[in-house]
Amino acid sequence: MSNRRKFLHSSLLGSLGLFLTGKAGAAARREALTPGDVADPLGERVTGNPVVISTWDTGLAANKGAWEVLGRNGSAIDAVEAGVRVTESSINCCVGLGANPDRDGFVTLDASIMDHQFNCGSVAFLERIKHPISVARRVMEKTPHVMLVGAGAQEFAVAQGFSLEDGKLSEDAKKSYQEWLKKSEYKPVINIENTKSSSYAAPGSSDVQPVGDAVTQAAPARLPNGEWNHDTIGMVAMDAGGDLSGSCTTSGMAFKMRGRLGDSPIIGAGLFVDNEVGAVTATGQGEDVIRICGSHTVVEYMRQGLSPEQACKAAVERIVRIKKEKAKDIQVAFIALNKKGETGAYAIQKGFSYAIKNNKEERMVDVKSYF
Ligand code: SD4
Repeated sequence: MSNRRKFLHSSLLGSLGLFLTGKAGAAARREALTPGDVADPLGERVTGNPVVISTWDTGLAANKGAWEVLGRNGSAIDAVEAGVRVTESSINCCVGLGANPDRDGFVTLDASIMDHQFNCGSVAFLERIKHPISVARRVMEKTPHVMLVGAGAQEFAVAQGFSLEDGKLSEDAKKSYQEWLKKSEYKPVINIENTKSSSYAAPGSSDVQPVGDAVTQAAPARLPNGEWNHDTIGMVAMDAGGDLSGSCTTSGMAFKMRGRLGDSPIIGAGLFVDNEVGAVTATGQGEDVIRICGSHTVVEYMRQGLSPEQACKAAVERIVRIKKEKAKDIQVAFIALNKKGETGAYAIQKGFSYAIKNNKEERMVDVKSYF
C-alpha cells in the first residue's frame, strides 16, 4: 500500500475506532494498523509502534511475555499483565511466591495495574496466591473498588477461582530466611538487582534456566556484601493503537516488618497511567516514592512538556532534596513512556537499568543517576 493510501486507510479505520466506544473502539484502532504507521488525526497518539519497557534485567523475559500480546496487536493492558506474570512465575528472590518472606517468615505480595481509561486495581499484603497482578486486574474489573488487602484480598482471589497455594517457602527463600534469622537485622538496602551472585543468571547466559514457560533471570537474594536484596518488576507499555497501560508486582523488601507496604500497590506512587500523557512505574525504596506520589509526579512533569528522562530526573531530584544526606543511602528509580512512544528513566544511584522491546530492538538500557 502506498504511504498515502496507508495513511488514509489507517486514518479511516482509526477514526472509525474513535467513534466506537470502549474495547470495540480500541480493538478497531489496533486492527487498522501496520508497523510503522504514525498517524493520529486527533493529536499526539502514535500508532503502529508498540513498545514495552520494564525494570531491571528481569524485564527482558517479562517484555517477551508482553510482546506475545503486543506483537499480535493485542491491548497494552493484556500485555502488561502477561508480561509481569512471567516474573511472578519464575524462581525469583523478590517477586511472586518464591520470594523472600517478611521477618515473621511469610511471603506477602503487592501488585497494581492501570489501563488507558484510569481504571486501576491493586492488592497488597496478599498471601498464598501465585499471580497477584491478575488478582489486581480482577479487583479493577470485577469490583467497584481500587484496592483490596490481606485476608480480604485472598478471599476475593479464591472466590475468583485462583488457587490457594500451600504457603511453604521456596528452598532459596528458606535458606535466605534462616541465614537472616541469625542476626535478624532489619536494614533495607540500596537495591542492586542486577548484581550477579550464585542465584543470579545473566540474560542470555548458559545459566538461564527455563521454569515452565518462563526464564529465570532472578536478582540475587543476597548482595556481595552479605546484605539482603529486594526488587520489583514494573512495566509500562503502549499498544499498536497508541493506548498505554502499566503494571507493578513485588514481594517488597526482604524481611520487612509484617504488614509493611511499599509503593508498588499504591496507584500514583508505584504506578500511574494517564493515556493523554504517559505511563510511569517505580522501583526502589517505596517509602520515598510514596512521599512524593512518585509515578504521578513524573506523569505531571511530562504533561508540562518534559521528556520521559527529564521528568524522571525531576522526581528523583525532589526525593534527593527531601532526603538530604540520607539520599546517599537509598535507591529509587523511575521508568517512563510518553504518548509519543518515547522512553526514559532516572535513578538516585548508579547501576539501574531497564529493558525495552519494540518493533526494532530488544535490549537493556543503562540509566543515568543523581550520584
Ligand atoms: C517496595 N518498591 O516495596 C518496592 C521494592 C522495590 O526494588 O522496588 N525494590 O518498596
